[in-house]
Amino acid sequence: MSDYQKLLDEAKNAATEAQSTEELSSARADFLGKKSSLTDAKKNLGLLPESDRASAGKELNEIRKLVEEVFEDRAKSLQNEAWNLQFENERLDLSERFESLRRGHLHLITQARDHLEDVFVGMGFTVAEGPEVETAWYNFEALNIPDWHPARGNFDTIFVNLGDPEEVMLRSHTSPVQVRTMEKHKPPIYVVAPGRTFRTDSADATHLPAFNQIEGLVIDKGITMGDLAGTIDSFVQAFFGSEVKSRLRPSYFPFTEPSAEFDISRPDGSWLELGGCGMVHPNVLSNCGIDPEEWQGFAFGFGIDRLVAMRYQLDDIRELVVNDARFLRQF
Ligand code: FA5
Repeated sequence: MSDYQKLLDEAKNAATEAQSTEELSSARADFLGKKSSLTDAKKNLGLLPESDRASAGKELNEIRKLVEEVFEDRAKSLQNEAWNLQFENERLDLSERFESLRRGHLHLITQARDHLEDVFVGMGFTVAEGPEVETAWYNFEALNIPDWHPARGNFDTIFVNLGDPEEVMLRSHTSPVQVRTMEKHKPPIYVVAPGRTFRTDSADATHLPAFNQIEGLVIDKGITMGDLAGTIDSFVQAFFGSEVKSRLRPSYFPFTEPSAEFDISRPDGSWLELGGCGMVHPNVLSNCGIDPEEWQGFAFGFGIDRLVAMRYQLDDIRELVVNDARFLRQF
């Protein structure tokens, strides 16, 4: 029995030492093959007294089974090692590919629009929306621009071939949302309305044919031009930081009286026109069913694309629409 235990230990050592299937099968032959001590012992069973043969044979079979298991176990672990090595060698390094599949992000304009909404919501405004295809009533007439009015020409409108001529158009500004809001809601009103706007303008460094504006409208009691100037100033500070200044210049819009254009300061000291604003014209209030004797308000509308160009110091606003991923990825 102790001989068998020794044999089993030796078999384990030999199996563990074998580093390949060839080495293992030669070790296995040493312990279980024709010339092995176990095979000899089996041959010699016949030499034993008959009374001992059965138990000795049983014992021999058991030890043989144990030795076989030792080699089978080692064969399995060698196979696993070989597979692991093969997997390791054949593994494709895809990390570089994943690296180049960078996660996308929102476009600069969308980021700016979200940021603008946040700034105005922080100032107590709510966000409104309107359609991009409008009728002459919303885009012009209700805004105090009748069809004979020369100001219609300022808007370089893109008309849509629906209904009467020049009746349906891509909105040329976000001001129609003022009208839609006043028609639907009673004052006090504090809304901003960002959205896409369209004009026949040719694309250049400061113009796009499809661009974005954000409209603001406040209707309440006792509102003055001072509230307008203060609101614009607070917004400019919140959006750009305290180093950027804003100024109002007298201007003309049919839907506001008095009207102004507002500019913001560039780092080089020059000014960039960002938008128009003014006190809502009494005719506009009346057109929307609001009594101008009771309510006053101001409105403003400015270009989001220009604002982005200014904030990120882009020399050319067209960068925003050519969709060069190398450019967009920077932001
Ligand atoms: C208007 O569109 C008025 N609705 C603004 C307004 C609203 C005035 C409420 C008073 C009260 P204007 O045409 O100036 O005004 O355009 C406003 C801003 O839109 C411009 O200052 C500019 O920032 C931007 N903008 C106009 N045209 C383009 C264009 N083609 N490309 C990019 N931005 C433009």
